[in-house]
Amino acid sequence: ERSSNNFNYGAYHSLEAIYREMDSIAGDFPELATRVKIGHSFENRPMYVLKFSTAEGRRRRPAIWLNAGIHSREWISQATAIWTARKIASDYGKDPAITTILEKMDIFLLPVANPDGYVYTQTQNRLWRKTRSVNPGSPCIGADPNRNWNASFAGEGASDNPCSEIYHGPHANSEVEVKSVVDFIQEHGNFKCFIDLHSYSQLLMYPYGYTVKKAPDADELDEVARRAARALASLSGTTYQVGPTCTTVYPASGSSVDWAYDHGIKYAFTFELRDTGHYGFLLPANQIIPTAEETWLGLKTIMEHVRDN
Ligand code: ING
Ligand code: ZN
Repeated sequence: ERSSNNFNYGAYHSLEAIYREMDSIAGDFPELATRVKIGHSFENRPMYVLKFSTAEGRRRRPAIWLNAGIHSREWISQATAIWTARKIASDYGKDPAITTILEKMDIFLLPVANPDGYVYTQTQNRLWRKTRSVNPGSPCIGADPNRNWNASFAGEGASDNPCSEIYHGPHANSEVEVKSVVDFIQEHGNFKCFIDLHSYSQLLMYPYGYTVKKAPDADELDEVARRAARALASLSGTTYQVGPTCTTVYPASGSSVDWAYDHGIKYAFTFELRDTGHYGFLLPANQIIPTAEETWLGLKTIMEHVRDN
């Protein structure tokens, strides 16, 4: 399926262009995709998700949350997400895997979870990670939106210094971008899977980040993640390490996936996409499509497991 517009998936784009492409996907596949506003950012930009659903009427199916761009400088995340949105829509009805997933479940995809940060990385500071909220009494801006969730909030691997890159914020859900997602997921009430896309390091991780204790479902999650990493590697040999966040990367409290897991969303995974540090956050645009294509195989492996369990 050709896209009806001229969005170049092999390039990085402005927030506006990504939002326009989301609208265009919804327009091209009106029976399948809708763009939903779930809230707004600190600087009052809209937060949009694409909802993919084949359900009739108002039926609320079990659902999958695909999250991207929570850290603004990790541009391969937002780029992979918008590519994935087009892929889901154009492969539905053609690829039996995504077709059967969407016959049972809805997918919600948030390509830019930190819109203010993303605009800031495009206009002021390419390496900005956090939100752009004001910290009263501090000259420093923003909180780390992946330390701000209500999961061992302000514990290990987060900072109480507003100038830190891993500042957890004044309280859990203080960042309106996080709160918007939390409210949406809780209001929905039937999410089974939460996948967060970051970069870089080529890792596929599952809870916990806030403790070295083994998650109750760690054995199953490890097996699924290993299968997903194998599928990903099958395309062009890109290798991912698999394990729990805390021991695979570092201890980190208040993360999205730990929150999801502790709120009953068993299939909680974090991808750290390409590369392993040669380009790091500055991954060249000619790696967007190869990254998105291999990641898609990993995502499908996870979503098929969720479908069948
Ligand atoms: N890495 C993640 C971070 O937020 C992570 C690692 C994943 C922490 C999952 C906690 C849970 O620090 C990057 N690159 O942001
Ligand atoms: Zn990140």
